Amino acid sequence: MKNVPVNNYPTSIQLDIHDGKFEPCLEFEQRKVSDLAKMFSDKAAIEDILRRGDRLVYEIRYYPFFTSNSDMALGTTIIFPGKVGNEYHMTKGHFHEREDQPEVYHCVQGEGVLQMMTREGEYVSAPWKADTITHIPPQFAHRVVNTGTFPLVFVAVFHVAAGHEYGPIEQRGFRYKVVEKDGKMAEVSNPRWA
Ligand code: M6P
Ligand code: ZN
Repeated sequence: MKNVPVNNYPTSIQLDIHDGKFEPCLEFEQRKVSDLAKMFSDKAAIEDILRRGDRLVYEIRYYPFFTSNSDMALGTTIIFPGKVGNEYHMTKGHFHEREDQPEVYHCVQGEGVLQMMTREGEYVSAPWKADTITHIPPQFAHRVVNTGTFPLVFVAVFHVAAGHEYGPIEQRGFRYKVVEKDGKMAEVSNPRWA
């Protein structure tokens, strides 16, 4: 994160739980279907969306609380409802580069699933609704899926030094995919893990 001021005093920010916004926002990122082309499995559905002009899947706002000797950060994410093929909108998902770095995710609005998985493929999923709070141990990759019809907003608390590692998820995804099946949410085996 660039140009983050060091502040050794307590800091409070006011979050809008409906859209994950707060002021001042020090870093802002948008991720579109094109950014998740390696994550969603229905390649024909991706091409179709891109032909029609891409689509926003989620936005992330960061507030790094940098002091002289600590790097705690807050991230708020809003995942808009929708599907690519039959797969629900989701975050890319990542491991932490550092193996001693956990994270806490707090769903403040919406419904969905938090998928977690170790490098060996041990899989845990947590059903999510407003005010579900999950501790993600260091060795678990994590991805949030919005299975509802409204935006899903969550707050993440982590150390910036944890780092993001996307490669293994880009290559194989999680062991299960979260899809709509017969009008309902279902977790189905991911063929890339067969
Ligand atoms: C949370 C935090 C961020 C992360 C974001 C989106 O806000 O975990 O560090 O970047 O979610 O997740 P991803 O990076 O997997 O797209
Ligand atoms: Zn993380």
